[in-house]
Amino acid sequence: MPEVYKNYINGEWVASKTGQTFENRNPANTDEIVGVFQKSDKNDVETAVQAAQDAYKKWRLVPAPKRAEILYRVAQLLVERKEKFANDMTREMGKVLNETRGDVQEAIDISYFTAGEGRRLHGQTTPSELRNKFQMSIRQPLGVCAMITPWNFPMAIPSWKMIPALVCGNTVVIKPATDTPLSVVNFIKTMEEAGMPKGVVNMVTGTGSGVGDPLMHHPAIKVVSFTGSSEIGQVVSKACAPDFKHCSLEMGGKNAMMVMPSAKLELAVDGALWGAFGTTGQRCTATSRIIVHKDVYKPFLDKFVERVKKLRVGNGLDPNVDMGPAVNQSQLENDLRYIEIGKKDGGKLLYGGERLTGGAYDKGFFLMPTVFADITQKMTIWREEIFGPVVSVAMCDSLENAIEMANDSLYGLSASIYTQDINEAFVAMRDVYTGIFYVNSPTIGAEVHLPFGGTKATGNGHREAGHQALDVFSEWKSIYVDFSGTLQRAQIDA
Ligand code: UN1
Repeated sequence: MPEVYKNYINGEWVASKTGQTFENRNPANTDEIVGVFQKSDKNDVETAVQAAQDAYKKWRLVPAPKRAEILYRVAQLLVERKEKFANDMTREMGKVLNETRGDVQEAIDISYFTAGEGRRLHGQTTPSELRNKFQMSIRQPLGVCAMITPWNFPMAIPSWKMIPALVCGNTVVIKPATDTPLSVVNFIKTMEEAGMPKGVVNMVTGTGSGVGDPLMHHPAIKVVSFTGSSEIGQVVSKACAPDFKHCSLEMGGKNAMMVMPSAKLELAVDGALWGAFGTTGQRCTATSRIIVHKDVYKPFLDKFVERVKKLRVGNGLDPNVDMGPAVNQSQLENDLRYIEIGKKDGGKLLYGGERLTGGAYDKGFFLMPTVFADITQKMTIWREEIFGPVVSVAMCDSLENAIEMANDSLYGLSASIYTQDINEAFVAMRDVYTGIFYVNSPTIGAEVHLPFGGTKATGNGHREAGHQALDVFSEWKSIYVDFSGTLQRAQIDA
């Protein structure tokens, strides 16, 4: 019998009031039920928000260094459980074990780094223009924060949101993606064991319409932090607008890697493989466009395709496998639909393009790594985010042309350049309009202590991770203390 997991509300594991559940199946073997989860609705959301509101009264007054001590403990416990949690994550969403280990590691890293903010949370002090007057700015928490998280980084992304919110003194209600609730359950259990007071963190599982929607509209929610598609990001943004909820959105990408004539081609090929097919291409930072200078176009493509052919696709628990399945049936169908569009639009399919079948493949959502070449800027597969192992390669004839092509996108998350020419690297660093840029590595692999996020349709100006994450989960208060004993008027009295 598969295990049944409950919601976590006010420090208790409780069944949904709906009495309904949903199954979470392994995308590499759909015979395997990873767990059964609560199919919750607005009544569960209501109870969770209420619990978080009550807990906020005390939690905001816990000294930040003490809040942080619990977060350090979370990090320590995650270290101990890394292997088990990585295993669960591969079973629920398919990416290979090395990558799910990295996902848990990212949660560890953000927890250690952000817990350090408990002893900083820096504001400023400045001199006053008046005598005998002191002034400073401090960060204050906002209240209950809602988190709506995706399935591709099932523990890392929830941690990017929850840990900064908590260190600032907010309380949390999280709705995990329906494909990956187990990783969030694992994270929440770790928090519980680390001594998180009841009600500070709450989790409600279920669908976007059942849980996400009432959560983002709830009047007591002060911040909504969302990662997912730009389409749903608009829905979240509109839900937040009427009562001016703070809203932090992390959305799509169509990330370009540029390969210049001076590039080390083997290095660029290594980078392209990792950037395009890591996480089965299911990253908002995935390298989905490769722009290659005409002088090295053919040799790059030859080497690249030769290596793509050697990628082993299969169950991510097998250490010999390089690439796991698509996360679910509809993602697989979406990938195949884009492949058809790519062919119809005249893209040259160099490799892949088909679902893998036969034997164990029949039990999962496996797709061949797919390479399209000779792509032009108007083609749909060059413009739209696919979120699968499908990469498009196009030719450019200069650095300026490459930068123009890289920038010609709705999105602005990440980009990269392969070059040995330092001048080219600096021009590209300056002129590609994205939130993240890499030199001589692919478009993926952000570390937790720099801000993460993008321009244009990728985001709405906020950043996750780094100390910038604190800006989403705190508000400034400027405080003036007049100890002159007389009325002093700023801007008026000399
Ligand atoms: C994502 O692409 O959805 O920078 C998140 C990276 C990872 C996080 C990616 N650290 O590739």
